[in-house]
Amino acid sequence: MRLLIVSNRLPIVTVEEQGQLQFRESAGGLVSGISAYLDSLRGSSFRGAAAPAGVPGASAPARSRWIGWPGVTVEDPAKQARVTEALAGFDAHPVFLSDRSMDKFYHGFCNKTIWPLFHYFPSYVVCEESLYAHYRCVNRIFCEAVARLVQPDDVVWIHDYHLMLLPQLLRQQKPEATIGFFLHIPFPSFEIFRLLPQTWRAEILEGLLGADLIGFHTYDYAQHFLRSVLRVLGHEHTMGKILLPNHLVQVDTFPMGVDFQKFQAAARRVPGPQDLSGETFKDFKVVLSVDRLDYTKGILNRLQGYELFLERNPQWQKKVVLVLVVVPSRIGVEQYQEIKRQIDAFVGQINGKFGSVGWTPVLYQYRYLPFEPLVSLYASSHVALVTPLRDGMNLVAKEYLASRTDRTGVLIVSEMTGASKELGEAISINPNNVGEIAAALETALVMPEAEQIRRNEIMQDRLQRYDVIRWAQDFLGRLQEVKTEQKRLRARLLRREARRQLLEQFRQAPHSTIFLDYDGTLISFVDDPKAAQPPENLLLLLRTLSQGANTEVVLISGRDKDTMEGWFADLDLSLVAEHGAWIKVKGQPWRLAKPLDNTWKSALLPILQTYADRLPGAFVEEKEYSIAWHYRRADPELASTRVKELVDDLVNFTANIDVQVQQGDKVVEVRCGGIHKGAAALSFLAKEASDFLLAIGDDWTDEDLFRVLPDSAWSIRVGHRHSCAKFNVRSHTEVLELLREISAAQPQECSR
Ligand code: GDG
Repeated sequence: MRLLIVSNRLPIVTVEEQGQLQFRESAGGLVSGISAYLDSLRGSSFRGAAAPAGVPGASAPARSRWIGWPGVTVEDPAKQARVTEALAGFDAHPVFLSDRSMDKFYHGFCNKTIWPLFHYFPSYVVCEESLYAHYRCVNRIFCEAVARLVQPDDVVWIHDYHLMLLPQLLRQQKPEATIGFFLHIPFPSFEIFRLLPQTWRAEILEGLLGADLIGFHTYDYAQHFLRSVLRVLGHEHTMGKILLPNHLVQVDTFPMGVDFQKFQAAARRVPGPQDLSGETFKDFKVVLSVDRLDYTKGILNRLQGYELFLERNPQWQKKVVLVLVVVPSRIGVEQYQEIKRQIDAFVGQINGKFGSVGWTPVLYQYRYLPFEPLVSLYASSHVALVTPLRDGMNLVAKEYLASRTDRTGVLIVSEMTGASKELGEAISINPNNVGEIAAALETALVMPEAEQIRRNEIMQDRLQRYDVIRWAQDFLGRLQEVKTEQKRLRARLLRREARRQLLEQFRQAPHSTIFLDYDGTLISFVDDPKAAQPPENLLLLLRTLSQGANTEVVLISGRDKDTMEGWFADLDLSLVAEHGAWIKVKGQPWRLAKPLDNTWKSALLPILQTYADRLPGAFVEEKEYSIAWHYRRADPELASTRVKELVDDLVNFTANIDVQVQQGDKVVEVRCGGIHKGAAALSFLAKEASDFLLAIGDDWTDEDLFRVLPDSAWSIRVGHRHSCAKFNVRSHTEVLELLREISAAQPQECSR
């Protein structure tokens, strides 16, 4: 097994200096996290071995390859080949993009549309068709690159918001591939996500659903995603599992950790407390702030909170410094330049207002720090002040805790970060309220050491247990479990050999009976049931099939008899309407399956109508011996509440009446007791023995049919669903293909 990591950027940046290609390590949460996992594999602590206890089913990959943009534009093919060759030495593979693509894709759609939207800054969002077109295009370029490299046993792990269309694109090219996706930023609530144009948001969700496993940092993000999938695409889930017609997708939470041991070891190594210019901090309490330059990180709020703290607490002046490290990022994007100007001005303002000889209240560095000085800062700061307005996780908070070898130190963390969900012992603040930041600083700076240690022990234990290596193992282990579950479902698929046997039995059989459901089985679902009229080619297929002298075809549906009559009366087949209330044996008139009472309808109709009025998009379909309450077109969330209420009401109301209340696919049905497709089918089987029996259906009403069939029968359920049927097919088009084959297998002399 080989692990292919796919992310926008490679962990190695290619730089061209005086005509020479140079390769440097790049940084960032994603890169440092995954690199730690890959290092752990190279260090062979897990390579090829079974996963440690508690990590289900994970076996570690033997090799890895990282696919991404190399950090430089290379257009000359010969030079591209040289870069590719050089990067292969780092187990990396470059995806070359033009300057224009990078600008429209990365600086454009990724950072002007998705980034602000997913971080709840809708007013910063730029919605331009041309940016999205480049996003699509770059996702396709990545797809080509991955598709060329991927081998059957490989695991593809795609990262982050730059590549949300890639899972589906890759799935189309490599249907059997193992594909995981992890989103490092928040997935916003549906009300924010829906601000995207309709086609984009549907494509993005479909794009992600091409993966086998989709991971998020927190439970909330996973729930937001599942809700958007329901509202935009209409797919429901059970415990994060979405059963698509031909694919099972699992959505789950994996809070990313840090390389705990690496930070501990480094913190023991680094020199004592030092500021960035080498001077000691010994006279001051140090409050640390480290971030990429980003408007989501709440750097201005932090400065406002610190200013307020100094105003309110003159006794702390000359005794505390705020070390503010801001790492340059996305320099080309306008909002970033503006925020940089504001930070510069604000730092100047605080230092001018409070500073004195020998005391600079804010020590400001606008630069990237090497690892060791960064850890030295973590290790020597009394307080870490982490105040993002929104942050998927925030690794700085965790790295600070991991670097506290003596377990002292106070973490102040924004409740808008994913990290705050796990770090309950830290001081939690709402960054929009500068008063809370100032008050948190007051509390932090006087917190007794014993209390600091008590809190940090709990958090460190957790961070040590679920470190970044465990995070990656957990994700990859879960991915393998999903593949196993898919295999189990796929084992029930009607494959070539079973199909061959089915056709052979059909050919040999002196008499055959075929039960076919209609909606969802012979035709796909539409919003309005009346619009699902059979097309000409379907009628032709049914005609040919039913003309076989030894074949009896029974269309067995929940539809009313007039509709069935109107659509199929010209064909030489038998019809069952209203799930078995009405039966029309071919060549004979319609008859009731048994004497039925329908006086209950008049009492129930007003109830169903009231519920339909309370749920826009729902409507009532009245049949002679049943009533259906459809809600396919209704708001899915409101519908799920209304359906529960309705079913509850109906069950109570009908306790003394001989009717059944059943929930189907976007429908609630009330029908006479003892009427179901199974009973109807038995009436046909009692009439004449069949040597070949086939039943195909797609929903819960067909389960009644599958259940009554003898062991020798062939039963097939459409869609990847758990079922009493022996086999599954993926869609109604596969049903039509099978029926065409059956039709062609009819003995010639039997065809008229
Ligand atoms: C995204 C999500 C999510 C920062 N400055 C320096 C430096 N760093 C390193 C830190 C840390 C990483 O960069 C920053 O990670 P964050 O999590 O804080 O933030 P993002 O870069 O926005 O990351 C975020 C993350 O992905 C992972 O999923 O947590 O929510 O936005 O590792 O140490 N490293 C060095 N010098 C610096 O000056 N050496």
